[in-house]
Amino acid sequence: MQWLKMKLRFINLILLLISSACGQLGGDPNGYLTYCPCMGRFGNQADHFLGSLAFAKALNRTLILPPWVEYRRGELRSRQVPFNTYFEVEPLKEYHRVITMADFMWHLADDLWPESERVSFCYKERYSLQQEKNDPEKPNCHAKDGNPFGPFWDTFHIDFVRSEFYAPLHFDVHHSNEAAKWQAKYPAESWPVLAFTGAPASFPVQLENCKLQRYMQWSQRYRDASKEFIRENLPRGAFVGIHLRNGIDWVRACEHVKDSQHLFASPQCLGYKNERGALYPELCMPSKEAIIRQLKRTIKNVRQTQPDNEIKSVFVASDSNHMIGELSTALSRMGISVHKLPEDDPYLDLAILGQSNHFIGNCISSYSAFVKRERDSHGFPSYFWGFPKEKDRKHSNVHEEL
Ligand code: GFB
Repeated sequence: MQWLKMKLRFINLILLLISSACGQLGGDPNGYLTYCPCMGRFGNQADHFLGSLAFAKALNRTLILPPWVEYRRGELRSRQVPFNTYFEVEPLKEYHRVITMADFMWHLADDLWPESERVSFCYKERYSLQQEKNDPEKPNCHAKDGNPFGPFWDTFHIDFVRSEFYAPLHFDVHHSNEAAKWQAKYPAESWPVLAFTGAPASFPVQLENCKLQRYMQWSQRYRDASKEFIRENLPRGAFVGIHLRNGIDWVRACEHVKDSQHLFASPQCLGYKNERGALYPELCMPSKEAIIRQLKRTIKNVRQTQPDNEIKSVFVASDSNHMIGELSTALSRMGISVHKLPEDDPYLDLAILGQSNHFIGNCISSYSAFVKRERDSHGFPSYFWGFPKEKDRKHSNVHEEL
């Protein structure tokens, strides 16, 4: 009898293990959503990620976490870096169901998304750069045409057998009953996976989705590396993190300021409807003098308002010119040292900026916007270069902190 009881317990245990393993990687009957983060570099992809996460939740489909798409100088094909190299997967699950693309492809795709059923979604026909591929009889998304489109799906050996044009549906699930329309047109039973040629989200990120940033938490590796850099390289005490976006691509991008209402992430300071003003060039490319002036003013402000937590150093993140010499000279009389990473690392720069006591970023840059959102989620203060406008600042009592 005792022997039989033990045997039954053992069988129960096995059944429990099997069912929990299936539960973890079992198929989601509500379906999945996958997309290529095919537009822009990290800041753009992060904006798109938040929108895609909100979209997947509204459609009640599991979001397949795409790898980050990176471009290295001199390489013709993008590199795909697993999502969880930079960010934890678990905290995202507090908001909605997610699975890494590797887990989905290696464990579930054979059953749920067989090769013969892989359909790519785009709004309407996308033309191929190779003219011979464009057949008027057979419109196509050409989802793998060009870089990073091809390399992205190739990472998981994905080919598409067909295209689906979803116009006039769109992704704004906050201001209409769009989610219900998607569900009605593409039910999970017949469409287990919706695979989008580009992110099902807008750029810049919709206001309603900014708060989802709190679910994006740095991986242990980046948490440790940023803490270690701060501990080993910065003097004890508070520090200001600054983002200087000044490479040649940025100089060119800033030329569009004069004929735009908005540029890239500018709604983060000007408001989505320009409630806080129109675009002006200093917001995009502040002069060296203006940067030094604003930095000194910020440091003095903190000295007056928070005498117990004086600023002792500045950490500079930049895609090009860190201005270490100029800033060190300008701040030496205030006893402030100026620092940067020994080697270029856009992700470590971001993680450190997120932890600074004060942050001054570039309002137009989506790279700065990532930092601003992360800091907002922790209640840390952020400011922008040239904002508010110098002459407005003199004539109003607008507080610089946003
Ligand atoms: O992230 P991102 O879309 O931001 O692209 P913007 C800028 C890229 O430049 C980052 C590098 O992903 C980094 O690779 N970068 C920028 C930096 N700032 C830093 C920094 O402080 N440190 C390091 N290490 N790297 C816009 C795009 O970039 O630029 C537009 O949104 C367009 O699509 C335009 O390409 C020219 O929003 O700043």
